[in-house]
Amino acid sequence: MKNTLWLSLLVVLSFCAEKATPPAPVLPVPAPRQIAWQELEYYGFIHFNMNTFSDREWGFGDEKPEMFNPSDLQPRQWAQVAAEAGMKGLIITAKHHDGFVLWPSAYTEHSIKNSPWKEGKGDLIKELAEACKEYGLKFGIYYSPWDRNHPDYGKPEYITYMRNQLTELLTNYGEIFEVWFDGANGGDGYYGGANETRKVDKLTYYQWPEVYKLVRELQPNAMMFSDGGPDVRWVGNEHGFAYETTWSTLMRDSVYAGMPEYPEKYASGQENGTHWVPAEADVSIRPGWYYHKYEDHKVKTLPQLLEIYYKSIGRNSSLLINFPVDTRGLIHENDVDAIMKLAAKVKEDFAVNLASQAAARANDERGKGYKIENVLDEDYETYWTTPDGSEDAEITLEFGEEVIFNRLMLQEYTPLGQRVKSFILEKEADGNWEKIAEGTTIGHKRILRFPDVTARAVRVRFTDGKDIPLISKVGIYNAPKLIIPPTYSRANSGEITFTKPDEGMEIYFTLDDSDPSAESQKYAEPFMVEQAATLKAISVDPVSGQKSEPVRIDVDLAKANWKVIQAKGEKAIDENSGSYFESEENSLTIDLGEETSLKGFTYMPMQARYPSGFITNYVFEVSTNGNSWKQVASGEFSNIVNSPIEQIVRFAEVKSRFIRLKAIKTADGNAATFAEVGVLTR
Ligand code: FUL
Repeated sequence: MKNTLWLSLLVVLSFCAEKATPPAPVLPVPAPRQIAWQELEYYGFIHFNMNTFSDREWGFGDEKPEMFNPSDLQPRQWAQVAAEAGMKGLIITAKHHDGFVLWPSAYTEHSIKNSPWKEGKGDLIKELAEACKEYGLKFGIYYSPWDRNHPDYGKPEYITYMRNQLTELLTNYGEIFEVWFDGANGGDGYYGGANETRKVDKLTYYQWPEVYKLVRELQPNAMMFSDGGPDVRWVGNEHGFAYETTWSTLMRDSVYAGMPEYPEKYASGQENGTHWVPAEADVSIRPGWYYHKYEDHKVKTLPQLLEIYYKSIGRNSSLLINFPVDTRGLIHENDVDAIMKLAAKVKEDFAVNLASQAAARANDERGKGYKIENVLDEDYETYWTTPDGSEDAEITLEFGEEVIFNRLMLQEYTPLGQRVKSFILEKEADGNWEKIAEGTTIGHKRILRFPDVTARAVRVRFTDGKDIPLISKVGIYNAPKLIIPPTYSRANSGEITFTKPDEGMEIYFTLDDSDPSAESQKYAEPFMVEQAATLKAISVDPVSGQKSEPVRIDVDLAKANWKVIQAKGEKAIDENSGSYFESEENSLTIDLGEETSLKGFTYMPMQARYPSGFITNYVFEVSTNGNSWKQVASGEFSNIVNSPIEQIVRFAEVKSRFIRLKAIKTADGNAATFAEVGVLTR
């Protein structure tokens, strides 16, 4: 026995002697649960609760449990969609601000146990936990500390209630990977019938240190999210964007959930942060967090989602994309379509790592165990670094032939701290090195995007850092261009501007209704189209020759010489659907500047997040002198509330200089609003 012990000790010693000494950590460093979590990178949010049925974003707390009544609730569909989209977990709104809970909690009647769903016998948290298990996903809980239903909210009793509920959630549903504490809290609410405003001291009221202790006891591996951690922090906006410079370290003791100055001062982390609290970027796939039928046409497009991907995961943040599950209890078809497009594109962008086919060299190596080859293997645990105190750190990749690429991916080995403060990517050109791109922080993952580059060799120089860099992975990719049509805008002068979907793409268009090709007119700069016309445009990747489907754009008279008779009415003719005019007179009167032959009109309802004054019943009138008016059309925009898209109305041709769109009725009884009004002359 003794001999065997000695022998193993010898083996260990001789092994250690060969391996170079590991670098000392740069503090603070992540806890093991944080290291495991950062590998997930990408997971989904489910906002599904009472608000789904009250069609609200924030419920008041007085909603009736009977309202929670999905027709086809299928948590397995959510899990399947998430898994197929490449997500690693799902977090559900177990309790939102309105206080309604999705499990049969013993501590409240404001729960699904009093809803018609499964006759009150259901447990949605349990069903989703099981579905996640089935699809290999991790399972997380969103719990709103603010509770607009509970009579005791604001008093010490409520803290006991909160702890009791957390105990249920963290005991009865298996392993929880993340507990999400929302920072929004304190304000007016139902509060058991009191109907009043209750403000709490966000720093002290919830007794956070005690809550954290409880979560740690019940789920030692769970990450706790709130504005300032303790384990993972809010990225500071709801667009899904982290920052060019994003530190995983935070001055955590200066931060508390819901502090007003958080987004500006703390969200990007601090170089001298005292604790490891990495960023998580949360964003909804639609404008709202909860489902609203009127947002069915506002699901984020592939370019928007891709931008989010690169600005979150590509900037040292995890990405939490929200699905507002609909009133059936399903992720809506439009959302499924959008997320699958993102998944396919990300897969395509990172399909081939050109670096793994290259010969890698470093200017210096620490010694055994820290070889440059480590940056090319799939193992995050192995990394390359230099001897201590080394001033220069450079990695060169030689491809052996000319290759084309447009992405650089770097990963630091963060278990020993985040270090890099700046780096430069260069390419070899005739024996010289030319800068391609540069970045600041790296952290868990950093991706740089740049126009196509052709080179035989590239070099990454780590130009500044807290200490020697520890680089776990380097990737060079040639992401195929986004082959989708260009987007366009038209100024009210009639000027058309096209925007290409990706760097390096070209745009071709026609003005005669014919299908465009790479032989059509090439778009170089904005141009004028003042009369009615049909434009068709395509995007072309000049390298591969691939072209998109054509986009068809029907435009009509430019509005440069138009005048709205009412003050501030110009917002309705500025060709910007994001702005709007609200009319106390419930009408909009426009002087077209000259007599015009009209065959119809268009009305774009207000496009804001919380719109009002949608016209549901209208009258359209014309006048040659601005005094006597003739009605040429009237009717109903029947589905405008659920689908607030541009409404098009045609009528028999009429000559006129003045037009007036009158609201006979608006959907909510508020003053009529007009995002944009136009005419049809064809
Ligand atoms: C916010 C909440 O107020 C929203 O309703 C949503 O839940 C979002 C994820 O967090 O603070």
